[in-house]
Amino acid sequence: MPENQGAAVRNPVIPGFHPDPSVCRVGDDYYVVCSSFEYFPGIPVFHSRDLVHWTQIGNALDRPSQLRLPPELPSSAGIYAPTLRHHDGRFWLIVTNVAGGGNMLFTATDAAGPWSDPIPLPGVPGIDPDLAWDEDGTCWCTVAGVSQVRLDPSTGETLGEPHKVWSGTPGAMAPEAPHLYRIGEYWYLLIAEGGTERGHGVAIARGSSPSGPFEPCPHNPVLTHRGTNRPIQNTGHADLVQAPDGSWWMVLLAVRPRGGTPGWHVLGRETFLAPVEWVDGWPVVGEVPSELPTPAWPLAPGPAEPVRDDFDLSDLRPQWVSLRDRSPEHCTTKERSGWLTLRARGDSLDEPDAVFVGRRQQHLACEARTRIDAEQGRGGLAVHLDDRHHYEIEASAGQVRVLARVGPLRSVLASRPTPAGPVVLGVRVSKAPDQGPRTGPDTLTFGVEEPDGTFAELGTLDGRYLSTEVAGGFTGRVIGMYAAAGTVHFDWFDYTPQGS
Ligand code: 6LW
Repeated sequence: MPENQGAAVRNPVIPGFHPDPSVCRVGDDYYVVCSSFEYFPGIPVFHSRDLVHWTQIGNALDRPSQLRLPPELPSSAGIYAPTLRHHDGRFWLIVTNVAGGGNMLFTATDAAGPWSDPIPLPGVPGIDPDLAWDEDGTCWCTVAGVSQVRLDPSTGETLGEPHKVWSGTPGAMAPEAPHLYRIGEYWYLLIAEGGTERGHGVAIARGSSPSGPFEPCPHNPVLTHRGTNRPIQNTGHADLVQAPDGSWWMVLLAVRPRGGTPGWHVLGRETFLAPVEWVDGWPVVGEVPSELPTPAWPLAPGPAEPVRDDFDLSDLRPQWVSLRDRSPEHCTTKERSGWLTLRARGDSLDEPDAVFVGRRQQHLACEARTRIDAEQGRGGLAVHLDDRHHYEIEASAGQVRVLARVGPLRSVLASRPTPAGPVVLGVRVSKAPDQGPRTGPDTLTFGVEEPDGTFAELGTLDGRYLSTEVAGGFTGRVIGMYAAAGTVHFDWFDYTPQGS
């Protein structure tokens, strides 16, 4: 029996805004990639030795020659739904940039990078591209819809015209997120359908050839939480992987809504794991649990993430993401040693080209603090869902203010004089105390640290307005630092989880 038997394993396995997971295994190592939308660098890459503990090892698209997101890019546009595969000694990553460029392919020998420059795929239509190779070495690219085209992955050239291979369950909307696999004697085509909201689900079909025809599973959907009051919702967009012991697993996206009807989810779509059984040649997936059965092999937790980032390294850690771009002119750790310097472009976080650097909120309850020097500008600490939905605490030489932007409304909720010298700004995210019909998911309390270290609260806001049910879109909350005017410097940033 493995030494870790009985240890609790929490789902989601990659918490926070990490949607559209795609997984592959190489020997004893597993890798996952996720969508990143309007954030740069793009496509976070995770590694695991046990399938349940994941460590971010980089971002696949981390230089402008791989990813350029225009300043006018709307929230939730940009990088959608990658597929990660390992073939012929290399990693292959296929993805859509809906901001321009369409579908493209990247390769790497190490999943941590560096990844190649993009190989454009002008003949591949639509979104959610998948890659699979058959026994002859033919590469099949399958996209949402569900259509398929043969591809020369070394040049990006398509061979023949795309043709429809399946439309999913009759009447179900949005057949998307296809993944094609050879498993035993069949080719399986796994898709998501029902839309990425509460109706989300996973369906599968099989055939004897990679290009079909495909026979749908008589038990579709093989996974959905639609129409239930389970704590985990929107289950879909899945990918399959087999462990070295022969067991099968599914990574998928799902959300954790909280509060009264309809329930608000604030962390975006997160990556969950579910065990898969095979019955009569079809996969069977039960309810996706909040706590996973301990796998039949030793657990291998990665290093604990430090609470504080002191900005002492010359490059930012891979967890930090910027809105749309990260030019050294506007974001650097090289200007003041041990500090992160941000230089503003617009004059608030509402501008699409706002200078913001944050990390995903990954816990339902947490605290973030940062020490800012705002002598030469105005900036602060923000909880950001999208350009039109964010709360922030902002410091300038004269004042500290708490601001809220919700859709077309913008208001200043509280203000006080700025203490002398650099000031510590903070936000505490607390789960709502009960789950009554009118309760929101959580509350966000903003404040400043007094010289004696106590937290002076300035304002508390209902978290439901920073949820996907209110804002729409595909992202989740990101907590971070921004510059609204002039130049501001940040000495450190703390992110402290409070439970899961
Ligand atoms: C993605 C689609 C989806 O392309 O949402 O949940 C879209 N599934 O497959 C953006 O994440």
